[in-house]
Amino acid sequence: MSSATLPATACELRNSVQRIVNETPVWDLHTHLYPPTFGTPLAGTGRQAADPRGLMLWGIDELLTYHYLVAEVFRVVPSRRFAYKDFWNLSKQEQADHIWKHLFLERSPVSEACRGVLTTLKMLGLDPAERDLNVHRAWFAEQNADEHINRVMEVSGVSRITMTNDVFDDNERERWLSDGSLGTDSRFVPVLRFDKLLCDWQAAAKQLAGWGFSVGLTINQKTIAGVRRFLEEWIDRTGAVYCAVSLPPTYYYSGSDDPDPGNIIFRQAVLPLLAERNLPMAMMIGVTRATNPRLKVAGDSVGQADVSSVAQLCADFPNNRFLVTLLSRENQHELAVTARKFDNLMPFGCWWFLNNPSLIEEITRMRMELLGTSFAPQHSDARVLEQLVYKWSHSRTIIANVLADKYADLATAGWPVSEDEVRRDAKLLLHDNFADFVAGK
Ligand code: RAT
Ligand code: ZN
Repeated sequence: MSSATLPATACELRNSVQRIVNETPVWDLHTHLYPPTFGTPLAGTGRQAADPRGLMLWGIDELLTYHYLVAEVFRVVPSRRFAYKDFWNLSKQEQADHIWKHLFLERSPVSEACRGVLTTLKMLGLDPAERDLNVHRAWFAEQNADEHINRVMEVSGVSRITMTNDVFDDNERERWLSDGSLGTDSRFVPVLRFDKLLCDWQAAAKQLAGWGFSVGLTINQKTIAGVRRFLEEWIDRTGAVYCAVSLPPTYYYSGSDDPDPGNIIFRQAVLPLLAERNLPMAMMIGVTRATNPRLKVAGDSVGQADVSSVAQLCADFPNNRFLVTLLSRENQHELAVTARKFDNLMPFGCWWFLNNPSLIEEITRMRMELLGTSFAPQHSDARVLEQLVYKWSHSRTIIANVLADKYADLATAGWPVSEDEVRRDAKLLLHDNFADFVAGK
């Protein structure tokens, strides 16, 4: 490894930084990906039988029916011409054909989500110019799901994939209950997700009681103890490295006497337990669920969150660590400034509607100017395995560009950087900042 000072010409510097960032392994800190042990609807050539309700999504039909693309296809074939219910009644393959025809063949696939499919095919060694979907289908059907994961991780440079293990999802919950070894694939890191606990205490209480935990609608000491036992059991069962919730833009935390039931549970059960277990809490704030329910999972939207609630939580719970991502572009500056005030706050990722080149660029540059290298610039939020390829390839290009600009500014100021220093910084951004935060370092 060379520790020589990097070349001074702007173009050479940019190329070297890009190469180093591309070579740096990523710990993807938030995805919706699973190993084949959680079942997979597309079995490929492995021993694994097809499981229609399986959670490991992969292959060209899943890539094309990603909910980002479902939303986009209704822009060009509106529901007044092709009813929502008719789309949902199609088979997965027919939905993929519809999206391919209208978003790729009848107009150029310039949106980020469309472009992502093509980058993915290209980087996996397929011909992205191929117009016949069945050619791609045949290639995916030949893959062994388990080996394919290794290949995708290698191509995308992802060394660890963080899952989202939703304890309120019956399909997933039952898999955990019937297979004690689910969390043992070292490529996949478990995370316990429980939106309902904070967002809909009435429904959560009913379910917890049904599962045998002694909780009631009234939040008293017995209920708090019951929620703690529930969380302890699931943290132990999954081996979660952090816990997570996604919250609406209206989420508000006013302080230690906040009367909202979700906030009482959060304050009295969740956060004390996580502090004891030394586990961070991830909060993803700003999603308005089901703005258009007829679009199903594609129908969620965005709103501005209250960042002062995040600051209040960081102040009130200094023994807890908070991983926070906000969905609204307008919230990003305030979040970065708040992170300057609280070392128990780690801003992460450019989430969902922000995961577009122009916004990643803007947000990453702003964060770097305010926070130096002390943040986690990106997560993929991949739902389909191969999305790791494009989401990381596109983001790495931007992160490297921003870094290269900053190194050029440093060189102007008389501080040229060495290759080792660039490597160290890239590792902080793509891996170590998150790993150290999780470890409580
Ligand atoms: O980004 C997404 O795919 C969203 O649908 C959500 O999954 C979101 O990221 C979440 O974790 O709630
Ligand atoms: Zn997500």
